[in-house]
Amino acid sequence: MEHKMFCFQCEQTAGCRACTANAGVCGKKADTALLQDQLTGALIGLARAAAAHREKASENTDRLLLEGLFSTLTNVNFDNDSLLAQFALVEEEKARLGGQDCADYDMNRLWEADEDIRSLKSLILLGIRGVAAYAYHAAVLGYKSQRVNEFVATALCAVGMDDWGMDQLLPVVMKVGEVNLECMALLDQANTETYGNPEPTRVGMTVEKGPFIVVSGHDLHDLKLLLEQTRDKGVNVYTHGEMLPAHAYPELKKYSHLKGNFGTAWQNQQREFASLPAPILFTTNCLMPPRDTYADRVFTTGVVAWPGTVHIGRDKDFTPVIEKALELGGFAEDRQFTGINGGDSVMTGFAHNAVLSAADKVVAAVKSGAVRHIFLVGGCDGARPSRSYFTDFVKQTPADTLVLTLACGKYRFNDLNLGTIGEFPRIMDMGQCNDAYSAIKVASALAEVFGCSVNDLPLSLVLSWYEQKAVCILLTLLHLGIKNILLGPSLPAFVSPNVLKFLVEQFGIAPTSTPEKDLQTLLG
Ligand code: SF4
Ligand code: SF3
Repeated sequence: MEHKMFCFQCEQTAGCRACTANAGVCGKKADTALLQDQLTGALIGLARAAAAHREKASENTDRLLLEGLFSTLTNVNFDNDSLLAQFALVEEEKARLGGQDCADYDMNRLWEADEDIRSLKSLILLGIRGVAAYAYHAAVLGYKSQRVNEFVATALCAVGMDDWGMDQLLPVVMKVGEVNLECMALLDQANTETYGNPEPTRVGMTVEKGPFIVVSGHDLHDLKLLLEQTRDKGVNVYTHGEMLPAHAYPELKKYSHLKGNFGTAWQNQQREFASLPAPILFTTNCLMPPRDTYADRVFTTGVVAWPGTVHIGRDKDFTPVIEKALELGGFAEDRQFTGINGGDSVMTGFAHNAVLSAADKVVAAVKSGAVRHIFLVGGCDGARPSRSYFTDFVKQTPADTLVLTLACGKYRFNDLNLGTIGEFPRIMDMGQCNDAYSAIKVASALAEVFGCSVNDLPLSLVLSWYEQKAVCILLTLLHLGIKNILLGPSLPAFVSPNVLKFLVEQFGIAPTSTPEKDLQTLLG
């Protein structure tokens, strides 16, 4: 195969096949893609060394595996120096384990493998990239799982097995879903024990006059530290993208200078940040190549990096971000922004505790027919115009149906006012992508009350995908035996025709078609 780079891990991959030229659609350059492959190959070498010398593996081994995998997720790390530094640390750790004889893996062997093997190994690799992101977030709050960490290493070794066939790889694919469920449960425990259970909360979109900072990504720990460091400094803080659900956690919403949410989903950032008189801190994905109009105001931390932008290191001293906010001064007057449908506020905080504490009312509403059907319309947002499907779908849901949502795909419709059913707003945001765990808990609880399987509930899943966390969540839903999921806006390029056939036959996965047709089928 002739190519400068090979990457097909996200939904916007070139031609729905693979990014193979000088740069990917996301802006990742070929040399960066090759370094990410080199790092991944080294992680497989480290995982082999950890398996061979288990007694010497340590927390440092786990941390390097998780951070390395997280760094290669879409829209996280575009910085060659940072990737090279990680590669050196991985090699050092492998030597410490005594694993000099454990070879790194040449990722070209994967990209050039038989398409079904490549497909299954990609599901494993991309799935554990997502798992690693969630395990990383739990770990920064002090919550770690030996089982999750050991599986990540085992799965990396599986990716490096050149003589494994479908029979050996398929169980590992399904295991990714099982372990991700455990990992999301761990992160849920970490978040709720640290910050309290999310409470339904209305979040404004007005940016008040004066200095402010916009915080993007998924890392609640970074947000908490920033809120502490900006306390009494005359600097307000606004969430962006996947940070929106932070407003619902008691231990975060208590900060009066956590004012509201700015902007919509990640793919609109280059337009929305262009004339922002404030710094933007990226704690995780999704970072797009910063335009010159605002590049000097972008800061990164954790595993996120962009060449030339200021990176806040492990000491988490956000002074440069705060100084930038004070220097820029913010808006001279309060400024009202809106969502993509013109709404001026959004609701969040309908995580499992909030919904299940009113479970009797949900059950009564379903039994009485006040709620005819529940849709889970969630997942990632992205740039493809066909994603307007999700806005149209939600707009067309009948008035006696509820829409649960999560992750950044909600920005397609979360500012709509679709009214209420009893005490419930018709659109309920359960949180970030990892809060798919909340949706699973609610669905399982309802199935128990109704004495049926989740598949027999009046519940349909209409999911949008973009990056690799969506892969591990989808595998978790399959592990739970959930059937007939609609997936859009396009099917993953790394799913080969044979693997797709398996997914369709076993799980009834289908691509989204039109909102009218899909609604008719789901309600029929
Ligand atoms: Fe292409 Fe997506 Fe890979 Fe970027 S992450 S290079 S857009 S497939
Ligand atoms: Fe979004 Fe990037 Fe997937 Fe956490 S921030 S869901 S795309």
